[in-house]
Order: sequence, then structure tokens, then C-alpha cells
Amino acid sequence: IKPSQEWIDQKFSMFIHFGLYSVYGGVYEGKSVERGYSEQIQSFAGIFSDWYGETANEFNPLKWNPDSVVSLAKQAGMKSIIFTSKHHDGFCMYHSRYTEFNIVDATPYSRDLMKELADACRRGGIGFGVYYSLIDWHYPHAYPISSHNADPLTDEHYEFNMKQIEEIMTNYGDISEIWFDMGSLTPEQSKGLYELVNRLQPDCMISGRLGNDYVDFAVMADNEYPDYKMGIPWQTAASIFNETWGYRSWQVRGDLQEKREEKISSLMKVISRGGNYLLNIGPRGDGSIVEFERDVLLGVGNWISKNSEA
Ligand code: FUL
Repeated sequence: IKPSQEWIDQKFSMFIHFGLYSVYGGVYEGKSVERGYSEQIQSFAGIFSDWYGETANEFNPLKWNPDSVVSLAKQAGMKSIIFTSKHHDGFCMYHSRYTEFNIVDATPYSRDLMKELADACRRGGIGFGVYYSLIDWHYPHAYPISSHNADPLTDEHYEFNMKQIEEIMTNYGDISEIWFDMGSLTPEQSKGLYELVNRLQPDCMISGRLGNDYVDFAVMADNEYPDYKMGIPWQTAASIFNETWGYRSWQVRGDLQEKREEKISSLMKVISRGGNYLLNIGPRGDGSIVEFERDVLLGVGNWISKNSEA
């Protein structure tokens, strides 16, 4: 059993979906892609892998500032940040030794953005965790891209994931949680990954999406709120519009007051039942934060500090 109290006490955390897909912002060949989450635009718009990969040549998020992101999270009352180390597209937002399809080797930005964020979290005194998709549309030995999004892992792909998890768990300091996503693993594969994380980072909480009951905390379906108590630590991950997680240029505004109230009431629902509320932002491809998302977060933070003074 994990020493999970510290994790449970966090209550409110920031999720960040940031990657090559942020460059598209939900638009392909001049058209809004309305089907599917924007972080999965490669699949939903049917973009050839090579073409999608070329987006890396344009990825130069100079407006990204990890210290301001950490400061935004803190102003919002959040106690940790969970960052997309690798989404389904296979592009690594950290310097991986096992593929060149990563932010250091494949982009003009050429910096380990995840490392800089991990360091900023530490400087700011908040937790740092990673999202890691078990499927990979870029990896040659993975099963080909499929619409159901939960492919089994070939032996090669599993070994590749093991090596990547090892480097993530070794080179980025303390990781508060790992948000495994997707994949239909065999019980042996889930066990292997679970044990690897435990060996390298015994306090790192592991999401239930690793499968086969290898779980330190349960993750609800996207944007779902349970109305019963859970027997284990648990979390609801939510996006601002209860839909896309990655940046979507044609859906960045709404009624601010309404949105703040909606998110405050979701936060209350989750933490009153002992859960962790993981609220997402999707920065633009240039690394800037969408103003509406920032304002929603600041509004929630404001409300929290007013109510905790009272
Ligand atoms: C889902 C993924 O398929 C989405 O793209 C997103 O990352 C969400 C948080 O989890 O399962």
C-alpha cells in the first residue's frame, strides 16, 4: 500500500495537454475538425504520419514559460501539475533516448520542456506528474492507428514503453503520479510497468488506466463525476469545455462567470467525496496560455482563497 495521504491531500491539480497537436489547434487544411478531441487530430483528420511528423519542424513554443504556468496553478489553488510526456501521436515532450521524435531532437525549440517544467514545479513547491499514453501512432512496431484507441501492445512496443518509463522515472526528479492512458495490456505487461515504477519511484501514484487492477488511484471516465464514495484514492480529470483537451482555436471562449461556477461546483463535488480534481488547460502551439482558461482558473482560485479565509 502506497503512502497516498499526501496525494489525496492535494485535492486540486492541473492537467496540461501540450504537444504537436497544439500547433494544429483543431484545424486541418483550413477546416475545423469537429469530430473527436483536438489532441487526436492526427487520427480524426486522417493525417499521414509523415506529414504529421513534419509539424515538428514548426514547433517552437517560445511563449511557453514554465514558471508562469506554475504560478497560475498556484494562484488557482492547485497543488500539482500533470503533464503530457507523450500522447497517442507518440511525440515526446521530453528528451527521449529511444526515439528522435522528441522535442529536443526534432524541433527548432530543441529544449527539454518537460525537464524545465519539472524544475519549475520544484522551485514553486508543487508536485509534478506525467501523463503517458501506452499507445503510439508513430512507433513502427505498434499496432497501426485504430479508431477505438485501445490497442494491445506488441512485445517490442511493450519493451519500448518500459524503456521510456524508466527514463522518465529516472531523469525528472520526484514524480507525484503517472497517468497511464489507453492500451489493452496483458496482466504480465501491467504488472511489469507497475513494478518498474514502484522500484524507481516508490511514492509515485499509478493511475488505474494501466489496467488489470494494477492501480494506486482510480480515474473516472473523462469529465465524469461519481455520486458515491470510492474505496480507494480516485480522481476526476476534467477539461474546460468538457470535451477537447488539446488546444482548439475555434473553441476558446465562453461565458466566464458561468464557467467559473460550473468548475467550482465540480471541484466541490469531487473533493467532498475525497477525490482529486484534475482540471486541464491546452496551451497554444506557441506555448501561450489561452486567456479564457487562465481566467477560469484564476476565478476558481479566487473563490477558494475567499472561502478559506472565511
Ligand atoms: C483520454 C484520451 O484519449 C484523451 O485524448 C485525453 O488525453 C484524456 C485525458 O484521456 O482517454
